[in-house]
Amino acid sequence: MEHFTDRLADVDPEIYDALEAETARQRDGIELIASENLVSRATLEALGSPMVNKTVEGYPGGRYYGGAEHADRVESLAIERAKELFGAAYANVQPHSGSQANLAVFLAFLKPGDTVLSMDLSAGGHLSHGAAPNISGKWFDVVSYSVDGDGFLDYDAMVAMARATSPRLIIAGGSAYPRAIDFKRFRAVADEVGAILLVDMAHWAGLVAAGVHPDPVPIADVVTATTYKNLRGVRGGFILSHRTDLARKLNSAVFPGVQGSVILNAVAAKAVAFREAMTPEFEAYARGVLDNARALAATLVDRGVTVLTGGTDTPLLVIDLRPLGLTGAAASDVLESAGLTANKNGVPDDPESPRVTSGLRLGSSAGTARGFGVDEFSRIGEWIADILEAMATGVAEPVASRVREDVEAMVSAFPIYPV
Ligand code: DSN
Repeated sequence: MEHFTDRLADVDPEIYDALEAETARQRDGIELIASENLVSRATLEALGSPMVNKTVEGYPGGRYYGGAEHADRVESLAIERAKELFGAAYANVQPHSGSQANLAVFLAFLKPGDTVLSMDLSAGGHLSHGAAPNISGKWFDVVSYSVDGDGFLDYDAMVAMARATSPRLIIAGGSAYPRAIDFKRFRAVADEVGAILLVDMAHWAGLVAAGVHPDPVPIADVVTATTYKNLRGVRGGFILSHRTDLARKLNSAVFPGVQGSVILNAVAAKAVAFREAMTPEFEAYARGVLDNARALAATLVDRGVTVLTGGTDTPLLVIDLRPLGLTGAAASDVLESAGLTANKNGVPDDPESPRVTSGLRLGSSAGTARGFGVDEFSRIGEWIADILEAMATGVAEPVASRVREDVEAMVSAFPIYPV
């Protein structure tokens, strides 16, 4: 065996086959999971470089290991690009994920037992914002705000809850809330009760970068995000702030607080994502993501499907399946058999368990990356409505088979990575 020259297909055919099969799955189906996307060839190259071999700890110019010259260049470029892209005074590009970024923010500002106010998981919040099984839920006293009967964030209740509990940290943002959030209302109550305001913009960071979504960076004390959703980049997290006075606290919370050595090939790929997101092409992409999510929601609503809040201001939307008598688990299985990958998702007051759920979350980021426009997303909406209607009346399989053929015809016109 030649360590430096043998190819994966020869060294490990089982893993090679699984990777090839996954590429084919992405190519031959339509990806509607809101937290997924299709990265550029350049991103794949950055991830697969020998930078993966390099160990560093600390930050550029202050490493604990030698030979860091090029690592420093990569991380400095990523930091400067993140700051430029989002107009931030501070950026940390080391968090391995959005959850790690949030954990670092908690370490920077909280002590065990402190009160955190965040969106309830069933209303669209995120596990790392205080869900019971997460470290955030175990270590902090978490109080939640939710949505009103139409699915919109209940700002009055959120403000009342903040006044009643005086949280140390307030979190705005989530992973299944489809509407733009009024950051100024959060800022006002955070100031009133003396809380730090964290905005987790993971699900609309690409839209913020492109200027097609309200910008939380000048308003929040800290913003966390991921690069792999509609930023269309590598899997990983980052932290921003307009406040330079928080830099030392946040940096030491990431390292040595919650992480060790830097995943430098991922940081290189984050730098690529930030650069790509500065282009006119990306701005058009982000506008397309929003237009497409809205077209998908509108088609479903026209077909009588219940979409939470009746639409979206973001790349994601959530279907409430209760009026159809269906579960998220069953619906996502049948959609997958038709070549449409989506995830089951809880809805407010969901009677089903998290493994079953009564909702379905859909997103437009990956489909838009392969070139789909409003016409394609409207057709996808029709297919989803066809399948859900068929499931509700008990004859789903023939409809799913027909849709599978339509999906194959659509994706063949929008190829992804060359074979
Ligand atoms: N936060 C999870 C999601 O929204 O799907 C993973 O990115």
